[in-house]
Amino acid sequence: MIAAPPLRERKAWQALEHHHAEIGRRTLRELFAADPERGERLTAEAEGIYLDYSKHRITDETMRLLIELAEESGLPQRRAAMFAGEHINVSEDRAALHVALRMPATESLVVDGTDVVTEVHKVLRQMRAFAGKVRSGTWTGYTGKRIRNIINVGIGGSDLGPVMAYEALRYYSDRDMTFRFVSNVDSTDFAEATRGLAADETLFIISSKTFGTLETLTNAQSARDWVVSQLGSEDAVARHFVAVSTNAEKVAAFGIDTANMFGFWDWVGGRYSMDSAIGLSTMIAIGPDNFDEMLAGFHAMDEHFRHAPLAANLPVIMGLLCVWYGDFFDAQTVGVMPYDQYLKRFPAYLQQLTMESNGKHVTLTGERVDYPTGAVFWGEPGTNGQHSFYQLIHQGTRLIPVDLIGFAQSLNPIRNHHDILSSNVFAQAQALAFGKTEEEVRAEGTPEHVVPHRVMEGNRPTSVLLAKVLTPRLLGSLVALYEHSVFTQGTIWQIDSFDQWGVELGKALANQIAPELESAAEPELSHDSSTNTLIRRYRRLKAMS
Ligand code: G6Q
Repeated sequence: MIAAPPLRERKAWQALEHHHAEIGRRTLRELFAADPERGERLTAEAEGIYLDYSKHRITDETMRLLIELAEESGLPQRRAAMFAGEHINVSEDRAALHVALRMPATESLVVDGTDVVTEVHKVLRQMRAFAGKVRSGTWTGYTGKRIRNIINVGIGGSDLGPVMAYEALRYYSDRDMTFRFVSNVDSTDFAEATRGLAADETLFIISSKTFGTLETLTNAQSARDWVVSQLGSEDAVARHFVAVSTNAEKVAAFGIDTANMFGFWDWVGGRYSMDSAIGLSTMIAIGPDNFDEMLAGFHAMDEHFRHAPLAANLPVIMGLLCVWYGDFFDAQTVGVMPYDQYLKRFPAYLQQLTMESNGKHVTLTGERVDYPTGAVFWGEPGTNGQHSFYQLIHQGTRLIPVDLIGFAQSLNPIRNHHDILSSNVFAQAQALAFGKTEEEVRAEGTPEHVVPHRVMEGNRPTSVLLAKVLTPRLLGSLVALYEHSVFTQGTIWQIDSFDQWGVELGKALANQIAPELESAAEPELSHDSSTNTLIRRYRRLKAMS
């Protein structure tokens, strides 16, 4: 573990407090007026992603101090520890080695006596062979028909990555196949995902690291019933189910041939697993070559994060800016607005990545933190958000830093749509930063009583991320960028970004309550009075005709 002093005692932190008191009130208008070159200087680029961070409430001095904070917090050492496979996930005593999932076969990384890169490539070869068979039609269903529909059954990290990647890379997908995703234990999710599909053309990928998650096992069982009832034989299961898991025993107990199981390892966290075998649906959709491209994009950003100087390091800069706003400006949330329809599930994916990772209130050594940690992440694709919640970002009372993600080329160019879309990226960043003054509003002939309503204070910070076009490689780099930004934040806050104990209590309580809802006889309830009353009310409503 890195021995850095508690956050508030770090020299750079204290210097940042003073610095914030001095510059916290300076506006972006002033900063740009005093420094016309900042729009060119406060930028960074890696792996085809250009980051403009000039419209942040920072100066060169802010960045210098933030970088010092990263160094004093042991970021270079902790980063090295992650890449070396040390057990940086202290509460679960595990490595967090998602970076090994995208290392080229020529590399090697020995962890706890095993070369994990060899293991990774063994599974990738198995995935490639299987995806190839499904895509070519050589893998047939029980009645001999080729597979046309893929349904991934999983939840949390075993769902959000695959859904996001499928949507993001749909342009590259096999359009003769249908891809659907079931995550919610709400039977509606299953019913709608299977609606209109023929079981003999459908393959279920049961994705569960533990193969013990109630929601996934319940949906998997319903999928099994659906297949067996349509095809009339238990023997159909072997042709219509494969599993992605670390738990061979439970996979076999479910009735899936472990020859059709794709493994991964305890050092891959659920929310860091879309590029492991959990990405099997992605590989079937876009093909093994495109999947390799995506992995190459991840790896290239890993290498950038590992080797680029901190001051020119995209994930480091983005992570430090989150710390700057969350801890010094008390910003509660970060908006992420992709201006690309294919990235419509990217904010949902990022919510898990960021909030499950950094929603922690104790340090690595178990002391309660006395500073804010992970922000609430949220977002929607632009320009839809502009016609809905952007109002609050522009004129509300809360400070919300926003990432605007744009591309110079559309994958589906039609007339001038794309320039209109992109003009909004630049216009929003401009409007949020510089707003509109009282004088400007008045000069437009606005009636005096309306003037205050039309004033836009500006000074709302944004990062603009600009790339050429959305490709599998670019997606890999973009996801890795956010992964390492999360890591940077967690390192400054000295928290464990790789565990998720907070989701356990609710799961345990639900397991206790489910039989009380199901039982025919009135159960004896011993919860708090609110929970007891809700359960009784539910049972009465459920029994009504
Ligand atoms: C992610 C979390 C969590 C997990 C799901 C599904 O980091 O651990 O979201 O992915 O609970 O778990 P299984 O894959 O084990 O079913």
